[in-house]
Amino acid sequence: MMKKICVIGLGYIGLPTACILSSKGFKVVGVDTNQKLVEELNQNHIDPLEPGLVDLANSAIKSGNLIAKISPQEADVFIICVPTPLTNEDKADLTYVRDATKNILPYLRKDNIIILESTVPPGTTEGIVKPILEESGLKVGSELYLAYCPERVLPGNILKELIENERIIGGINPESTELAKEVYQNFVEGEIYLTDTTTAEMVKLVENSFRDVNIAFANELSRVCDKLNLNIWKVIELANKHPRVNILKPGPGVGGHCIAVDPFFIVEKAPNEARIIKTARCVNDSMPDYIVEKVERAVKKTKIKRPVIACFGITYKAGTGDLRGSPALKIVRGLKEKGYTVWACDPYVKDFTEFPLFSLEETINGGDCLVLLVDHKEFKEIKLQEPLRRMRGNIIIDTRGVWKE
Ligand code: SAJ
Repeated sequence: MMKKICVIGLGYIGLPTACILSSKGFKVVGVDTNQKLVEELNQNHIDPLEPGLVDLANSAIKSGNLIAKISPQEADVFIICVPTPLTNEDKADLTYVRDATKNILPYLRKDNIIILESTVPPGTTEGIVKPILEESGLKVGSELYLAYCPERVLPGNILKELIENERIIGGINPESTELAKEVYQNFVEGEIYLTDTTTAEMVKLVENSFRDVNIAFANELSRVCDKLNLNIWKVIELANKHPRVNILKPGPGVGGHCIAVDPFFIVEKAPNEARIIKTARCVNDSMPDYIVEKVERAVKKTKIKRPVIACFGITYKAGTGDLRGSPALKIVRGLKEKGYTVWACDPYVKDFTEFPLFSLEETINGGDCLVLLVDHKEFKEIKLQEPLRRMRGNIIIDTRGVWKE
């Protein structure tokens, strides 16, 4: 009977997972190398970025079922949820995965279950994690059990999706797969599908690459429609009326630390074969510069002296204050670097110190050119008639197709 679980890595996946497992009655030790985060968690100070997490974490800590520590402890199950960022050469940096696996070695006991959740290139669980675990002297597959189980939650909706989403579990052998499934059956209500580790690793990357390629298709179409002077939003809306067509939305680029990163893990393993995947990354990553040029062309045409460019949104997507890899922020920086006066607002961003953020009212009233970069719901309700009457220019650049003309 599994009683105690060690969750290694208390980030946007590890912490919610630790809290949900605690709420199911497990004794959970949340482990993170960030001393400040560990102290704040134990004092119930949680980053409010993810809806519902503060309350869930507080009750988990108060129940005594969750405690945060710098180091692991002996447990029945170890779940590794550490970051796998990109190196400068667009390769997976597996330092955290290796370190986390090494850090649990002294605490491993016979029949322990180790589950990797971090997004990794195919072959990582078998080729990197398994050999490190065998340094414990225990045989992986019969004395230790090892599986890979990717997460699929959408930031902003994590607590709901961690429970409701279907999961893929890939063990290094059937026993490992079954034992890992028993862990997730304690809280996952979605269907659980079983496979091997490398297939499970690849499935995670394929899901995000599918999304990235489709967004790149939409972004490429938006550039074609700009050239042909067509309304991209109307084109996609009508094309999607076809029963088997579902084109995603163009935008200012792809941000976040998943869709913009994971496809590179496939390219790393098959550079000559993964050509569309690589090209899609190039298309999406070219969008911020494209938008900066588009704004500059429009502003120059008006011949306004010292125009104020009003930018709506700096986060990577709507409904969150998350700035990681944000194309909108890249665009604001790009316009500032070109010497333009840029007034930016974003109701979801707190404690931003890189440059002053303005209120929504100030941004609407101060701009000569309005550029919508993030489709926060607060921006969708803006009425353009008034600003258009007052503005020195009549430039509206809506990169998200939410402002109806
Ligand atoms: N975006 C577009 N057009 C679209 C959809 C998104 O430009 O039609 C942009 C967004 O503005 C954002 C970026 O793409 O900048 C990523 O947006 P996202 O909605 O894909 O959000 P993520 O990256 O937070 O979450 C994705 C999800 N993966 C899939 O939907 C296949 C989530 O389920 C994953 O768990 C997550 O990546 C992850 O952690 O891998």
